[in-house]
Amino acid sequence: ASATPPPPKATVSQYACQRRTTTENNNKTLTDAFEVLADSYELNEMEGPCLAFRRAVSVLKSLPWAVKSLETAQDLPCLGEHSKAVMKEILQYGHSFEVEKTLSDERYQTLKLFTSVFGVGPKTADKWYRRGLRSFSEVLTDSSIQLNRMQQSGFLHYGDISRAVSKAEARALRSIIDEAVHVITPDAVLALTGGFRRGKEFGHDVDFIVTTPEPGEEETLLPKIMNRLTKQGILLFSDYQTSTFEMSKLPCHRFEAMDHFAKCFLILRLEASKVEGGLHLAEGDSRGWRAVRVDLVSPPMERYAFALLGWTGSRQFERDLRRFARMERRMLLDNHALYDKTKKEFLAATTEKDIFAHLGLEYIEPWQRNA
Ligand code: DCP
Ligand code: MG
Repeated sequence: ASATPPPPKATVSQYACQRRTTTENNNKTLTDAFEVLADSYELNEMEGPCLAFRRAVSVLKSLPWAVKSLETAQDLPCLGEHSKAVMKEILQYGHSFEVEKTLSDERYQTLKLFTSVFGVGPKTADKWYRRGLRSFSEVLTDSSIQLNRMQQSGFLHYGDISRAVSKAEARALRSIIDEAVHVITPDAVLALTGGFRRGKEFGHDVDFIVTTPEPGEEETLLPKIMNRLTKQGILLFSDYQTSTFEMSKLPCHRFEAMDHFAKCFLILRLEASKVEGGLHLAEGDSRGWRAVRVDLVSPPMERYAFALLGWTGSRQFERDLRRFARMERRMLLDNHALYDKTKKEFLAATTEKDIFAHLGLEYIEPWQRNA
């Protein structure tokens, strides 16, 4: 942790998009504890308290110094009574009673375990829990449970895909996708997004945006890529969703978690020989390949900047960009577009910088968006 003391009266914005947050976290003990409580509230569908803790986590991650007393945290935004009480316990005793209790709670442990499977969300996990199931073997041997295709693959490749993907593995996958997409369309554009674009060393998957300058051609890009990966024998699972994007249906006032671009959720077989320094496997595992989760999204080129900004994350950074646009600028931002409610018009952008400029925000580099 950094020894730099907080500058006097340093003002920290309540919006993550007005803070610069690198991957260096000087308050990991506190943010790990808050994340347990946020996850627990999320699993219990208590959105308010969940969001409050996620915001508190995000503020603490942005600090270039370690919080050592409640006094130094006094002027920070997004820290409510509850998070301050937990913070006080941790600063005083090194741990929080509430966090310990949550971690040892059977329902919390089981829902965390079940939702760690690809294709299993909080609703399914809760259904299984209420049926009395507590372990994978109980789920897999229960005859009344019908796993969908995604969940079947999730269990089949559980060991591999619950293991973090390394930067070297992400680079190897980039080469594979890059080769595939350029055989299909020489002028295709491929960009790494998600956590790896933010400079993270490890991720739970690898996210890419692919598109082409020829309007409409992006719609056929993903099936063609998947076809090629199948022929190479490395496509272990795919869930393809066609585009439902229509500019005429924008702006969308209702918040939607997912955008309307064509996308696919994949599990790929990655050979050790393709990865510089070798695969990121468990100690003693000497297999020549591993399974990895890869997401591809394919917006029309004209929507590229919005898709790139939306898929680079972090989730909290995205939430606050949208909230800032709405609350401070009377604008609507999503992965498709930026709409000015005052002028009643869409604002065009070809780069992320254009979008920040429209919002009147200082540009934040991808590696500073780890909010
Ligand atoms: N995203 C989005 N809409 C979704 C899912 C994700 O806009 N339905 C955005 C926000 C995320 C980014 O895409 O930051 C990538 O999603 P991931 O879940 O892969 O998150 P990260 O890449 O940030 O983290 P990880 O390292 O766990 O993959
Ligand atoms: Mg990711």
